[in-house]
Amino acid sequence: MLKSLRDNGAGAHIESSIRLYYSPGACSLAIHIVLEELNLPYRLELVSVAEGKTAEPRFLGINPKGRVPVLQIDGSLLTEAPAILIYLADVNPEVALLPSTKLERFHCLEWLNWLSSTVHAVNYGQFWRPERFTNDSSQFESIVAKGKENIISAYRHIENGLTGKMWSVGGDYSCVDPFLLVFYLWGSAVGFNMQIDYPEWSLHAERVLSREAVRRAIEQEGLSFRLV
Ligand SMILES: N[C@@H](CCC(=O)N[C@@H](CS)C(=O)NCC(=O)O)C(=O)O
Repeated sequence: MLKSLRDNGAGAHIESSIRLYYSPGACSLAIHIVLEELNLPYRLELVSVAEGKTAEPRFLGINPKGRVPVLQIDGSLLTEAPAILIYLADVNPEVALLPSTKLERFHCLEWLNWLSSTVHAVNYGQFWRPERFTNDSSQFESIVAKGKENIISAYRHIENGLTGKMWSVGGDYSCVDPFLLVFYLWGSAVGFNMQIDYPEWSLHAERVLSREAVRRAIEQEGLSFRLV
């Protein structure tokens, strides 16, 4: 599905060589936000996780891992949210979505890696997909409960990491911040009281949500989230 085809500034539509395979509100939202921040032409391809489209042969031909996001750039495919975020930030240095010091850049990788591998794959995996952790369905309830506990513990860590800071790494917005927003929105979606339990993270989310690029991506994905 073509959701976004930008104007080339001269009034004529240009064919984009960047394509993002995404699902509304999924971790692909962080990439979508970064594409909006970069102001590059790109196309959106909807692959609904809720409708099971990531498991269909057509999409498995694109990403045999059966996951969004996938970024297609000039015919090459790049998967894994941290790799895509760092790639986009790295090849567009003028937009400054990575900090300037080497150590801070690696702190970005530290955040992205932990969010993707531990919080997403393990903690949310246990919570949303217990069948991926055991073949014994009698264990599902206990895995889901442990997943929730693990998410809460990770969320405390995020709250502490953001305390007293405008942005997650260094003094400026980076590609980590929209990724954190995804986890914030998931927390709200699963019924956590984010404003009460994670006040610093809520302020951070408010700052991220106030960015034009973020609002555009959220609107394009048809998400109705509001911080009140
Ligand atoms: N390690 C991957 C995980 C991607 C992932 O799990 N994406 C979810 C959406 S947030 C997905 O496609 N889920 C489909 C499924 O689990 O079958 C990454 O960081 O990009």
